[in-house]
Amino acid sequence: MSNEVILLSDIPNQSKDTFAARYAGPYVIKSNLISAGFKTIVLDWFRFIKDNDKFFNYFEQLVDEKTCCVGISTTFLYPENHNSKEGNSSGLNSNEVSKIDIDSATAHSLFLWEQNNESLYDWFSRLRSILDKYNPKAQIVLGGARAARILQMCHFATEDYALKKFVDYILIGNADQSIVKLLNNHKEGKGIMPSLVKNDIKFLVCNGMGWPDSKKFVPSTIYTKHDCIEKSHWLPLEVSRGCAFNCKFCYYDKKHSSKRSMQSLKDELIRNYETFGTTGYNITSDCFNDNRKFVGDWANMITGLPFKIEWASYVRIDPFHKYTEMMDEMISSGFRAGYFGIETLCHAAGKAAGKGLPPDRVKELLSLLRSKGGNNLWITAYFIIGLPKETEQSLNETLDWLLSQNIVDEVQTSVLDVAPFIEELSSVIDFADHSKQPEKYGFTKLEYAPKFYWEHESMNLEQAKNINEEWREKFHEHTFTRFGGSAHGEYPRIRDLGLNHKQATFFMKTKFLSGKKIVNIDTRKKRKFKNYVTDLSRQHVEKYYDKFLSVNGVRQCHS
Ligand code: B12
Ligand code: SF4
Repeated sequence: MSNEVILLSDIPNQSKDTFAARYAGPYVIKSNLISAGFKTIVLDWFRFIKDNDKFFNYFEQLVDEKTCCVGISTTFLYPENHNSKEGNSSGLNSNEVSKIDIDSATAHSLFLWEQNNESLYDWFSRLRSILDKYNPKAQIVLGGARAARILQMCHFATEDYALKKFVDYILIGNADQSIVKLLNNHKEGKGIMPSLVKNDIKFLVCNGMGWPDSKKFVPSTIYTKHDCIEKSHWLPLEVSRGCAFNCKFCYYDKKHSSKRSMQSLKDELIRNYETFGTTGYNITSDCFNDNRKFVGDWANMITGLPFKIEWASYVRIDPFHKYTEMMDEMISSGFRAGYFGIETLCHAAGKAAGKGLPPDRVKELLSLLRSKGGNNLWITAYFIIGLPKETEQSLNETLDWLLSQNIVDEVQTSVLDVAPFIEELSSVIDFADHSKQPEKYGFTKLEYAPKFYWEHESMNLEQAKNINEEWREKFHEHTFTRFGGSAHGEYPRIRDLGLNHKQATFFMKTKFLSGKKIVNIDTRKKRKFKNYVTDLSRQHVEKYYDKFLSVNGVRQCHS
């Protein structure tokens, strides 16, 4: 059977030890295309085979005359040496881009996973020649979060820029319906009107003006045997789009939250259980508990299922202040890992940022959650270093508390990021209030060239970076809490390998430098366990590749 549309996805550089778990974007796009009648597959971990000859030999076996489109999910395609830990929560600013010029801008936004245009050109020209061999009319399209970054920086692109040469369209924003419209128009030979053409690159902006906007549309995901899912895998589950809150530093879609109906969620869970035996979910939601009713309905729905599930998601702590019972509802429905944006324990900074619950109550709620969840719950707490009204002293007090508690499994920090406000992206990116009105929120200096820099009354970027480094050092001796490491991506990726909660959290705390005292066994045993999980992760992707070809290859039956 032919593959009309092939989507490529990966999160190639999150960790050197293990490979990422699947990400929702391409699967959601795939489901919409399948519903519209296009035979679509997602090749995940597409950067696993680094050798281009080997990769394209493999890839060619998925392509035939009926292949009309190859789509690439750019959301997590960063170059290997990208340091995503500091000042890059918006994805539009980056500490590495210390001066915005042709080299720095292109290196961090235009070359996707590559370091330079030559390598990217080589990759895309090979892709194009395979498509030309079977169907010269097949399109190459890009979508995903970093598409906006390409638009932002594409004026720096040179004449022979790979995407300019080989990519037909770049879709910006939630493209669920626009991709269907694009491929239908293409199939019917209708003209395609880009929203804008910049430096000869055609962008389709999914904002409802010409190309449909699906920010408020939360589709269900249809996983099929073509996705090669094993029973132990943790699948992405999109339960909502947007967030009801409005934190002043946040770049997510704010002040609105569209949730999926309980019936469609239930149907998806049952379908996955019956088809693959799935019981683990990586829930995609900007804030799982921003709606009291949703959490209650979710818990009831899960209780009524004939099987149990386990799940992880992004959560806020303060809704538990008024509705503490939501903790019990979430835990009883299989909540295993939560990524809590605490951001600050300075009351003045919290109030100014839109998180005004008094810090003592925040600590009390975290402690209550720990006592209810016990060892069966992994808690990550995020902090932003440098919010307006935060001071060195308030951050020292926060650090003292963090060093003395045994509640939080992981502390993750980012240095405050303020992305440049970009008018032409404002219909698809809900820019943070800090970006839109920096003076109103206390910034006295905000510069992007020659170097990214901010300053407010009580701190500046350099101080914040130093404090972040001090925190990292101080956590070396912690006996319970690990520092950094993106556990929000790591927990599902380890569970995905078939490890249980206890093994996954043990692995996540098996650190040699930062957190060397957390797992109290000798270094040899630690290393052995770590190597075991790392090998398992590689074998997991190798197995997937073999199975994927046997299920989706278009030529093996003739050989
Ligand atoms: C979950 C998540 C992660 C997880 C992913 C784990 C996993 N296995 O799922 C992890 C922890 C890895 C992660 C890390 C980071 N993340 Co993150 N993450 C998210 C989050 C919350 C959800 C992603 C998701 O699943 N969305 C649901 C899907 C359905 O929506 P979507 O991705 O937008 O997909 C739609 C479109 O993009 C498009 N699309 C997607 N793929 C394709 C493909 C084609 C062909 C087409 C046509 C369209 C298309 O259509 C889709 C359907 O509407 C988003 C915020 C958000 N709400 O999306 C941030 C987000 C993607 N992350 C972001 C950032 C900045 C990061 C980090 C750099 C943070 C940091 N400083 O460390 C790192 C980068 C990691 C790396 N090195 O690659 C930014 C990216 C901004 C940008 N413009 O680039 C986002 C958008 C948050 C924000 N600030 O607004 N993240
Ligand atoms: S930081 Fe979290 S809670 Fe605040 S608006 Fe953004 S997604 Fe919502």
